[in-house]
Amino acid sequence: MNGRLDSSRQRRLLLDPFQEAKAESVSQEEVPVSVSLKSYVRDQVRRNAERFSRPLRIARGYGEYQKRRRVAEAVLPSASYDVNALQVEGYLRIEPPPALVAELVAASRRKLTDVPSLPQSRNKAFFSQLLESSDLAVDSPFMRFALDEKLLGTTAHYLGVAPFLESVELLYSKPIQGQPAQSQQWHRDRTDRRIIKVFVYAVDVTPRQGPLSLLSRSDSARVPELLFHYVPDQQMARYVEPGRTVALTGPAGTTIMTDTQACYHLGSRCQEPRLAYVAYYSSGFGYRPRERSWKVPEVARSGLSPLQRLALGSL
Ligand SMILES: O=C(O)CCC(=O)C(=O)O
Repeated sequence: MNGRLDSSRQRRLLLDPFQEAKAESVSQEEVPVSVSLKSYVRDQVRRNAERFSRPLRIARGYGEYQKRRRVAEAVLPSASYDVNALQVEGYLRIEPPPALVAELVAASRRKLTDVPSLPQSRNKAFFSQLLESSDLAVDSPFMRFALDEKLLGTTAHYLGVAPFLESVELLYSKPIQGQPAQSQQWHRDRTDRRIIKVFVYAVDVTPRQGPLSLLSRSDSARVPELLFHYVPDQQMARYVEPGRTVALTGPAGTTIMTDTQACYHLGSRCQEPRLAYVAYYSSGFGYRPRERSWKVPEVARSGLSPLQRLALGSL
C-alpha cells in the first residue's frame, strides 16, 4: 500500500479511519520468532553489560547530570501529579488540561487520516509509527504535550532528575493473526533505572483495541530476573495470577503515566485498531545511548523553561 491516497480511500478513511487497516491485517507468521539458548545468553549478557554503562555515562556528563538533579529538586509538589501513586503502583492515570488532550487527540486522528501510507515497523508487524520529523517541531501539538510543564515536573520528581525526552511516537496498532509476539507479550523496558512512558489514547480503548496492560510494581517484582525478555502468558501465570493484570482501558483522551521499566506490561493485542500517542522519558543517563538528539532553533529555545530545555537535551 504505497503512494498518495486516491480519493475513494481518502473518503473511506474519513468515514472510518480504522476500517481500512482492519481489512489489511497482517499475519503474525510474517514475524519470525526464534528463541534459542544462544539468543537467551546474548540477551542476558547484553542486559547486564548495558547496566554498567550508566555510571560511565554519568561520569562523562557529570555537570549535566548534576544540573538535572538540581532542576528536579526545585520542582514544587504543586507542579506535579501524584508521584506517590507512581512510586507505589508504578502507574497512574492523570488528567492533563482537557484542551491540551483534545488538541493532541485531534492532531493524532488527523495524522492518521492524512498519512499517505501506513509505514511498517521494522520488527513489529502490528505497529505503524505515524509521526515524521516535521511533526516534531517544538510548537507542534505532539511536542507541546510531551513538554507540558506538569508532566515534566512529575517525571522529574519520580526520576530524581529532570528527564530527557527519548521519543515521541504515534502508534497505530493493527489486528494480526497468530500468537502474541514481541511487545504483545509481557516484558519490561530495561533501558534505565527508572523510565516514564506517557500513553494517550486517541480512540476509545476497550479490550478489543488491545489496551496497555500491566502488572503493578510489586507484582512485577515477583517475577524472577533471569527470564527471557519476552515472557509468555503461561509462564507469567506461574508467578502472578492472571486476574491481577491491570488492563488500562478508557475513552479517547485517557492518559496514563507508567514506569515500564518497573512494571511488566504488554499491549496492542487488538481485534480492532488502536491509535495511541506515546512520549518516553529517561534520565538521559540510562543503559543505552540516547535515542535521538533534538534540534531546537535559537528563537524557540529562549521561550522554554529549564525543564523543557533539559527534556530536549539543550542546556
Ligand atoms: O502496544 C502497547 O500498548 C505496548 C507498548 C509497549 O510495550 C511499550 O511501549 O513499551
